Amino acid sequence: MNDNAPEQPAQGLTPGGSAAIARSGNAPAGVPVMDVDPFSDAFLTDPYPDHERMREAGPVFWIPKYAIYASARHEQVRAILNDHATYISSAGVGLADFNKETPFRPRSLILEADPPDHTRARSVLARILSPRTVMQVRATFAAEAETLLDRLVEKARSEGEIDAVKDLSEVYPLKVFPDAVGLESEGREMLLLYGNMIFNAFGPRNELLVRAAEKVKPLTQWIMDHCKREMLRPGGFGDMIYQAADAGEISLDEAPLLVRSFLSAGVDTTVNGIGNALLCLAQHPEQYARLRADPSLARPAFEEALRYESAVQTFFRTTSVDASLSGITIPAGSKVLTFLAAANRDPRQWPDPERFDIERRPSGHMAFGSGIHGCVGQVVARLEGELILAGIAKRVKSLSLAGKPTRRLNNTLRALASLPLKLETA
Ligand code: OVV
Repeated sequence: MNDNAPEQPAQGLTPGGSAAIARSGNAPAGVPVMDVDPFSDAFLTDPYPDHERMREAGPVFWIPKYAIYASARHEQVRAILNDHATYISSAGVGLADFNKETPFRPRSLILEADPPDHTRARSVLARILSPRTVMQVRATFAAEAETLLDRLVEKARSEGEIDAVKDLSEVYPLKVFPDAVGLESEGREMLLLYGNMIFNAFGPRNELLVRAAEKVKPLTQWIMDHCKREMLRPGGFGDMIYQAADAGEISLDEAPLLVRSFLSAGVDTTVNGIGNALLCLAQHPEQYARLRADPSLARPAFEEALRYESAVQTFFRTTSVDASLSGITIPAGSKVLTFLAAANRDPRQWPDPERFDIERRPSGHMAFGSGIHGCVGQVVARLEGELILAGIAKRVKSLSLAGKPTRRLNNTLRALASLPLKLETA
């Protein structure tokens, strides 16, 4: 150690630390105040009653606990996400303000970036995850779904029930997506732990984050090791990023960070998208009956489940200038929390929003975000959701809860720990 070295800013997971507390307390004049903690266990366990209170408070409101602005209505959430010049991402899309505190990991080149930097990264990932590439992986993804679901039906027959999380929603995305990226099979459960950590890290430094971050060093090390070119199967999505570097579209040292984005955003999201969809169907047997009668409803059913139980509940933006939203001034440098999941049940946007209706076709939902940062992997996510729901509809006459589902609370994700299901098979 060099004793003369200047003190480094504390590295680590510090969002919502002393800076947030120091900022808090003074509500801006004329802005409705909501005394909620959207990252508390109670809120995360059942966010929907609070979502309604927040939507009714006004188009924009203030949360004193974190000294942030927020919106829970569809119109404003959509407006914020579609004005990327005013509401920037490069200061972080969690509570932590990267202009004031050091990010806990080198920032994502796509998620935590603004144009023009964002544009280069986005175009590389968008090409790799384009509808055309996804058509090429469809047969493989379909075959894996069939194999897994055949095994699962057998298990349900012999054991009477399955855990749709441990046996299905965690298994399938952890197989097909990292396979497509070109990652080795060994150690993949690290991806779930890593996902849990980074999605917690968009929130404050509460118990959830502290516990998830206990293994931050080994997890980060494992992830970065597996982002290297020699660790990735030639021709996979990961290798395609290095090919883009060969072609000069991005630099060679940007490539591993873009692979990291696949490994960060591509697993825990679809795990919970699928898990939540299965829960919705188990809780709405009449809707499952419609899917069973017409498995081509798998795609719209998955979409409606994304609206109704959005896997990604929230993201932040930061104002780059004094902004005006629905008559309220948001000063430059403010953190703004968008409640995607609340926008997805806004009665101003959706007729009968509390009804789970697989034939709704909820285009314009915010579960994938919106605008230039809208989920770049959404075609892959939809493919996975469709194949699992269609495969179940073909095999299972009815499904019902075999016990109480349990939640895995996360600052950003609506996540399940277990989902005991009884499957009535043909
Ligand atoms: C959408 C998302 C979530 C988490 C991580 C990333 C992206 C990333 O780019 O690292």
